[in-house]
Amino acid sequence: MVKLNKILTKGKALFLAYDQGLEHGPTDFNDKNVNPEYIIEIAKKGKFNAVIFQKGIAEKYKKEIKSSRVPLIVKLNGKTNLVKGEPISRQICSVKEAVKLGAVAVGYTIYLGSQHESIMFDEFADLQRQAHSNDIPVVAWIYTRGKSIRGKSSKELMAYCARAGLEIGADIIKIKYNGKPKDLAWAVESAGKTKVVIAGGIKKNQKQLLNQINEIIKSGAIGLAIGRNIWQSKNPLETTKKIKKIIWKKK
Ligand code: FBP
Repeated sequence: MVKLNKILTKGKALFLAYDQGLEHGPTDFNDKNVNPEYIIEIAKKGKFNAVIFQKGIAEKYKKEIKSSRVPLIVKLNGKTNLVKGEPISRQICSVKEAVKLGAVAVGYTIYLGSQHESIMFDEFADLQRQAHSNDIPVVAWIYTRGKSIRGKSSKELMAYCARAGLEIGADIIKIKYNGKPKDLAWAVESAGKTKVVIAGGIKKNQKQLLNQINEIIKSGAIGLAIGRNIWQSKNPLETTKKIKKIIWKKK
């Protein structure tokens, strides 16, 4: 089994996600957080387990990432939100390129339920093989999307994402929390030995966010891969500190 020690602390994880510039456009950003150097600073000072970038940022800010010593996860696929219809996100960076950029793990998004899911499964199979043969862990973002999921329960879909992650060979899966601790506990159980981290979602007030993280950790997820709720926060380091207290149960 691939070792996860480079991106986990005592089996738990807090990753800083910053691929929203491609996924959503700069609409998520302000004058501060539009600059990748601001994100690297937060990741460094907040001692995140890893920072997640697309290849372009990993390449252009290689020096800053390296000197921050924050482990790097490179996202291998991506898409914009401009194209409508059944979602597909194709591979735009190879494992080899990611490793050359200093990645200690790679990430890939699969839209479960999309008419195009088989294409993403196929790409994932290849990169998972390559990554594992180089001892590189694979983080799979698994989100249910498309017409086929209409009418299905969020419990069923969340657990399906988790199980699919185990079946396709992801080491860690990143899924969205439906807000129900029992449902998440079932999803975590369904993921077996594959670890589960949760996405942050749109910016919430801090109390709401911390309550939710409490539930998430109690339900068995190992942590978060969170973006907007950190770097859109007025005080990212203070928010990070509070989140870490919950994940690592520090007094
Ligand atoms: P956030 O914590 O900001 O929600 O980031 C998590 C994430 O998975 C990002 O990695 C990604 O860019 C974004 O959410 C995609 O979300 P969606 O597909 O729902 O727009």
